Amino acid sequence: MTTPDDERPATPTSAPSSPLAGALEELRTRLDATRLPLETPGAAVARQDAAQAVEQLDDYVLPRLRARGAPLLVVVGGSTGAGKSTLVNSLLGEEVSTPGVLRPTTRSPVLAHHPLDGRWFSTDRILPGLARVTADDPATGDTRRALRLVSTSALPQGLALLDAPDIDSVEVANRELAAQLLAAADLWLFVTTAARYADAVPWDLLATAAGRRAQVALVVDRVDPGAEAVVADLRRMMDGHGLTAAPLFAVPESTQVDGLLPEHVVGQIAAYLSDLGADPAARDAVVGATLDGVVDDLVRRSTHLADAADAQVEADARLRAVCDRYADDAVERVAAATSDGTLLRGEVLARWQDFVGTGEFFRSIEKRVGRARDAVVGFFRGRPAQAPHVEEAIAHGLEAVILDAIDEAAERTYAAWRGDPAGAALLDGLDLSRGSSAMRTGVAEQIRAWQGDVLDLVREQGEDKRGTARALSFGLNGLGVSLMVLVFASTGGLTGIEVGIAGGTAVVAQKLLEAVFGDEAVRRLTATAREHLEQRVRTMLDDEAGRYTSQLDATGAAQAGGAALLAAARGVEHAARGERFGGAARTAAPSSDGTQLRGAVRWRAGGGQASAPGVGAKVPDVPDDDKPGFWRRLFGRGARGPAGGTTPRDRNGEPRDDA
Ligand SMILES: Nc1nc2c(ncn2[C@@H]2O[C@H](COP(=O)(O)OP(=O)(O)O)[C@@H](O)[C@H]2O)c(=O)[nH]1
Ligand SMILES: [Mg+2]
Repeated sequence: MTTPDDERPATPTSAPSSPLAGALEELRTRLDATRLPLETPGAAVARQDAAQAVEQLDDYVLPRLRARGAPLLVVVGGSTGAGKSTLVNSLLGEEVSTPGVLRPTTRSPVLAHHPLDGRWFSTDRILPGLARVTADDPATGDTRRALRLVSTSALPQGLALLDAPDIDSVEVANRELAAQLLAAADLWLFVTTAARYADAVPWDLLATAAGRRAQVALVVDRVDPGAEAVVADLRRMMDGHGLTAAPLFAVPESTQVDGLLPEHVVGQIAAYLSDLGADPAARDAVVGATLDGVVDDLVRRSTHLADAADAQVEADARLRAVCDRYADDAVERVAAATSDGTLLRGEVLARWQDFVGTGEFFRSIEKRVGRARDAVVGFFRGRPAQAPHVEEAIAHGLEAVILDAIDEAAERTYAAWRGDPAGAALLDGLDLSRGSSAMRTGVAEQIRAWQGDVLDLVREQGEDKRGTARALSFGLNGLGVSLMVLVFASTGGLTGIEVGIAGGTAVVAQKLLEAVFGDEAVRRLTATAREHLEQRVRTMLDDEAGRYTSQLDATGAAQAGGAALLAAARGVEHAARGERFGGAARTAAPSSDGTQLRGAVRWRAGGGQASAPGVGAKVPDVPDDDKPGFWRRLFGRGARGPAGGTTPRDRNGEPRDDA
């Protein structure tokens, strides 16, 4: 059955590239670049759809556009055990595809073609992702992702039959391959059985096919006596699923001989396919109709995918906004807690009072205004060990306030992200619900650095002003903590008991500083020291939010956007308006050699017409002598059967075609 493939180049007729082909190439690029990394609702389905769309462009649409004259690929699909392989074998009259008893079948799908058509299938022109296995060149490795090519003269030139894996295979890879192969079909020959035609899986797939206007023919296998009702019901279901134009063939239950169904039960299907094979224009019409439908479907799907890509950008922005909002809140909370006097209580107050002592000294400065600076210098010189304790207490209090704000920002951001599917997926395996451990040491460092800033401010201020050098040589730390204390009361909005304690504390600090620098400089120093603190707090919170936003950065979702994809889809839509395929044949296809599939000749001899698309099915009227008992009972007429006894019979006990 296998003859060497034709030696001619792989794609002998390459159509000049059209605007539509160009637009589809662009669409392919855009679809391929569509990542959809965030788990927005529907993203998983959309990702899969984008991959399938690319696959369909590579497997079918682009190759088909490049070579309209390539043979018509009929993909035989259906559920497990529906009888696909048996049907293919019966149409060819030889076992090219092994019918499965053990499931799932581990054999690669078989593509049968005419010997002169081998070149169309042996290269990666179509279905480039699948390896090829031939009788001469058996594949090594995993043959499940391979096409087994069988060259056979039982097929007319220009028509190829592919026996696809079960659409409901227990193996995911098989199911996916089945869907992929059906998506690459010019014509689906969909096999179901009288017992199982109402199953859901096939109809989901058939509805998809109808949606993209793939050309479909249905075969209902093993139709038992009294089954006219089943056929009519199936026809109604087809009509209800948008398959009004699809022909339906009924294969009556019969006894197999050597694994083949008798000729008369497959004759009508054989005639239908042989007619297609013999008629380049009819073939091209099928190809064109499927191509038009697939292109429209790709535009529709790409438009949805562009929306999905936009949804990614929105989700990215939404999640970032959450980070910003809670970081802002935290900065504000720290600002409030460091300016309303809260910090000037407890430990800080005690150490400050240790430092400045009773009010006596300050009353003395007030009296001797002109020499206040000297008095302050003397004051600081007398208590060198006190200022660092105040500084430490401030650092301690400030650290608690900032860590608290950081933890709360983390907690609120975490909760908000968990409540968003895209955020929740990014947080999987990450515990960001508290401030980072690095930040726990980082905060203390930042506070020490800020205290360093404050001392620098005081030192710089002293250098600007002649005469303060002496004050600074002894009083730098004292002036520094005074400025820190003043910062924590700098809004002046203190009330009630706070004014009594914190306010009083701040007033002392203010007097000390003003005695050295003057009141205007003190106002400026306070504002600057406060700004430095706020900047450091902002940086810490931004760094913490970075733990979240870096997750988004890594996905690249923000750059995705659907605009380019949508533009490409519109480009295809526009180009497709000028290039419709359905209807007239556009490419001269090699004329057929007139080969008839097994049973076709006999079917015609019996007066049967191959069903044209749209024509409803009749259960083939089976010659009396060939009917199993129940068919004889069902049809019981015998008028059309060949004369019994005198007809030459083949080894199956059937009348021979050549008779
Ligand atoms: N009685 C009967 N058995 C069939 C028919 N078609 C297939 N079978 C049997 O059903 C089983 C599954 O058939 P197969 O062709 O492997 O189905 P596939 O899984 O769709 O390829 C095999 O044992 C076949 O012999 C039919 O029309 N009538
Ligand atoms: Mg099979």
